[in-house]
Amino acid sequence: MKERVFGKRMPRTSDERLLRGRGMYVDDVPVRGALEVVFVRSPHAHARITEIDLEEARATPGVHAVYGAGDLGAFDRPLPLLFPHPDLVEPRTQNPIASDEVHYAGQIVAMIVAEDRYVAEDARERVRLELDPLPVVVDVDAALEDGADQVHSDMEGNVSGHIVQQVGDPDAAFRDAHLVLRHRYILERSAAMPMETRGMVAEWDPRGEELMLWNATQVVHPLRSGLAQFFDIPESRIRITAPDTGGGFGVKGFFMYPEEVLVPWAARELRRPVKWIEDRVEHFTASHHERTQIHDVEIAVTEDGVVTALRDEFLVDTGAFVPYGLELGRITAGQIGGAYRIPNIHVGFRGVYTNTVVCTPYRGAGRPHMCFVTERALDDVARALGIDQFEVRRRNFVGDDEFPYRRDGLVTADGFTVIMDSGAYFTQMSMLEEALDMPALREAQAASRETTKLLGVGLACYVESTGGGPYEGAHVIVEPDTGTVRVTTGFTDQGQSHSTTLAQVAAERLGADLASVQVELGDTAKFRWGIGTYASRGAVHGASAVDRAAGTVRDKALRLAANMLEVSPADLEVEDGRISVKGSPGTSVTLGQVAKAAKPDRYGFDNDLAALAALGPAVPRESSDEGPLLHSDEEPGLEATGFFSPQNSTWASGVHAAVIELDTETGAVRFVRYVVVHDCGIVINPLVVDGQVIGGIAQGVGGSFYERLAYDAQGQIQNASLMDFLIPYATEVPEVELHHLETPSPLNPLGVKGAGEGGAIPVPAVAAAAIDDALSAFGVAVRRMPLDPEELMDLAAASGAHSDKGDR
Ligand code: MCN
Repeated sequence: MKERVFGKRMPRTSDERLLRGRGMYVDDVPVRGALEVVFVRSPHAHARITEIDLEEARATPGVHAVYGAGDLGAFDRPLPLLFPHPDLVEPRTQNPIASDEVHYAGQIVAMIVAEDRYVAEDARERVRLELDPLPVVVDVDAALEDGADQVHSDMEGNVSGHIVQQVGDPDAAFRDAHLVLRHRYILERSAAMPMETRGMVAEWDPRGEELMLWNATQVVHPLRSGLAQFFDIPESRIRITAPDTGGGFGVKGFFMYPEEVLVPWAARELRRPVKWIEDRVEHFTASHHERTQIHDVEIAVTEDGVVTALRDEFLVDTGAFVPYGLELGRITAGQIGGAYRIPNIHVGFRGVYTNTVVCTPYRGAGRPHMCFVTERALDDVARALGIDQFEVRRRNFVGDDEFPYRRDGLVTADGFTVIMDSGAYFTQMSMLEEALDMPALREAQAASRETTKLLGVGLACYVESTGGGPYEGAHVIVEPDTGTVRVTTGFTDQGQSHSTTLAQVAAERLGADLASVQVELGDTAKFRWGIGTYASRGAVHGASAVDRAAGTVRDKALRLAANMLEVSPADLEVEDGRISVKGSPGTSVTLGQVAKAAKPDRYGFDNDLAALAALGPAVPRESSDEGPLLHSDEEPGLEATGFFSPQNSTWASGVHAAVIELDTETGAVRFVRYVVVHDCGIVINPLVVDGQVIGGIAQGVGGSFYERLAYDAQGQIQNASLMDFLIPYATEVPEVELHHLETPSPLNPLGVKGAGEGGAIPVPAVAAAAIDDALSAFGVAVRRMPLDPEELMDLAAASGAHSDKGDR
């Protein structure tokens, strides 16, 4: 029996091309005669535009146009609100170019299109912009104080909306509690830093009726819909393709950024291709951020450490506009309770405007926060009651036999009741404990207390709603000339290895040779329908759609081959692209031959002719006595389109543990070990999933110790460069010991759950727990991340662990 390709650990098919420098990123797209754009952006975080003089810039030799808001005509209107909600009472989205008030440093106030970028940058120096500064709001708590300054001058207060959800009867549970703990947990602002920044090239046909847009985006189809509405043209007149894309992590999943309207608009105005490539400073100040949330939490527990209720009122810093409405907070709220039963829950949150860059999902998308809250709360319970950190979790886990597990009253961001479809949290924990060998670690820890390098062990469990809606589709065709299997789908790839994993799914379902499968992604002209790559949905939606389409093709191939070989379809088997009669492998046809025979012009002009002519017709003829013409309603060819739309989220889960060494003299943290037990359902490709998990952990390490976007009180980012915003290198990212557990999802044909974000979710909670543990003899509790070395030294000093305490 041939080895399966589904589930096999295999290298990425795209690596050879990409590693040899044969990728084509948006900046490489060979469009001749493209003009280049730079944007003039507000230097102030909040101000009234009193004057903007573009004439001198317009007069610069080589400049083709300079546009302000007033030049945009009908395009001078708010960008779409993507997720309206009845509780979103004060929605605000920005116009492509600000006209009177600017709300964050980095907001576009003008656009320059020139012969090349150098000229455009020079012309930018000649724009005269006068701004009358207004009070700036950066701090989320301060934004809510009585009489707080306004982020939007035309609004009362700074709250965009408030959503409350409830499970069970939390008030009663708090009344009856043995102990109630109250704590504040905070994760601060960070941002995705893909190696390739955003960028796009727009070109219209000579009549100005059809747009071609190459765009480093995660979402080609939704952007096409948005642009069709903005330009008031049919969707079929817009083709958007995402070429090779060097990372996205959510920041390219947002649409429509102002630039995505302005670049195509300028290309149509000027009847020339127009290109914009974001620079790194712009990426800090104009591409979206995420993360700041402040959670005020109460936990009700029995004397045995069983959590009977959780109350969490939290604040979400949305930045200056809310194109995503209240979605981030909704995602966070939906994860409350994590892997634990917690029968009574109150969760409410407010979206708070600040004069900062807009916040939309970044890998994990609101989930690291709730994981931080739930896991830190459990550790606080353990500490308060003197229970071991593993044991407190066991006392609260949803049982391995309790799935599907419902939280009535709580909904996912898609609006479905939270129902965790499958999982095995006890098993996960046992696997972790076995891998860790706690007795040995505790011994090593005791020895470390004699030194200035303290060992700590931290763990955190997470659950993650993956595969968010609404659907994805795929087309599978066996090319009649070469027998190549071509898989086409609408969603995109920024490094997730879809070309490899989708090929595995198609090859397995079809019985094709893996090497014969080619995958095409992210081009609206090649596949009409789709949503995009975000929310760890590629496997759940996309792979399931490929599986369906490939299954239909396989059924047809067997039916037609049965006609050709004059046997019953049940007597046939498919392997490596060849359909043969069971027990008689010599009697066979290839998938390519069947595809050819399934065309009305089957008698083509090649060497297969004789072989095909010797076989029966693939499609029985209805009227022709002789001759080549077929008369049949059968659709020609071997191809099919499949769609998949899950009925609810699938819930991936995992438990991570870190052994860290904290140097109390320098504040440096070193990961000694990092152990993961991970469950993303049935795994299509373990090597790819390992890469996804480890990549997520790298980002989590960044978010725990290095990557904090530091705003000053005037709304200026103080570290908007890779010199100051420190991304962890391989030297800071731990070697990860990874174990897979597979609890199949019952919600899709492959049993898969998402894997793309899970790695990033628990890391701040794990890191905080490990620092707590390192300093545990000294009574420290970390309830805020990230922490830089100085803060770590302060913690160590305050706890008495640092021999020089008081010196700093
Ligand atoms: N996979 C698998 N078996 C499973 C689940 C997934 O083999 N049970 C494979 C999939 O087939 C796919 C990959 O793992 O090749 C990721 O799948 P999935 O979890 O479905 O996530 P998406 O394809 O929807 O990717 C999005 C996700 C998100 S939301 C972010 S953010 C993210 C991420 O993926 N950004 C990334 N991973 C990234 N990886 C890279 N290199 N670059 C990014 O920008």
